[in-house]
Amino acid sequence: MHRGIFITLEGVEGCGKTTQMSLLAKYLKNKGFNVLVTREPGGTKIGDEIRKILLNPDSKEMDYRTETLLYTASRAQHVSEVIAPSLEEGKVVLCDRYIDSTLAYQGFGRGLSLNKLIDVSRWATCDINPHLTILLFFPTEDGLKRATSKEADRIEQEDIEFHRRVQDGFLKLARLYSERYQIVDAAGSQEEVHERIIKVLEEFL
Ligand code: T5A
Repeated sequence: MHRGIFITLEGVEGCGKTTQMSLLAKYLKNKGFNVLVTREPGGTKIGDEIRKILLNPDSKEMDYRTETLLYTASRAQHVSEVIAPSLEEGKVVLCDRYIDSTLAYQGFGRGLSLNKLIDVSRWATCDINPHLTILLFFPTEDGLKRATSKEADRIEQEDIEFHRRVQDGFLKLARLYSERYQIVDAAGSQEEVHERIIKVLEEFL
């Protein structure tokens, strides 16, 4: 039994997760919580190496199953080295993307079997699931524009139809896992979005 609180942020490219994660961490720390901020793929030394392979625009020939297993391998390491111990210590773990990204991108985006992805994810994470998942809803095209203002990575380079399937996928997941999902409108200023997230959080805590 873990004592901490596990919160994930999800959404399409450029929806503002990273920005909101740091505002949320600051808010929770001011409230006296012991907060750990992390992200996927990555979050560990091994995971960061895997991340480089996954996002490298030159890895064009990567098979979708290879892609899935690399994201999942990064996650297995992340859970065993960082997430599970932090939850055991009673921390609030804020994670930028988790299993739902695999379901949205590799499941809905790539068209791989959701049931198989759920099985492999459950195995890799020892069934450690978020208590709360905040889905930042932001228009797909606008998010891509924001995200690709820097050089686009391998996934960002996918066509718009792929990213639309991912967006639809997240909305379907929000319905499927409605007990832990909260959808937050990510349009507006950073402060406005932060206020919406705080409202959700206050109700959750
Ligand atoms: N992936 C990931 C999978 O396919 N399967 C998986 O299992 C997992 C875990 C990760 C990629 O891997 C895929 C998904 C991704 O394609 P990444 O670089 O971590 O790659 O990509 P993202 O998580 O999408 O991170 P981004 O940085 O691209 O987007 P964020 O974090 O949503 O957005 P953020 O906060 O960095 O903001 C983007 C820009 O917008 C501005 C920010 O300043 C920044 O410049 N911004 C705003 N501007 C105006 N108003 C606001 N309210 C703003 N909020 C942010």
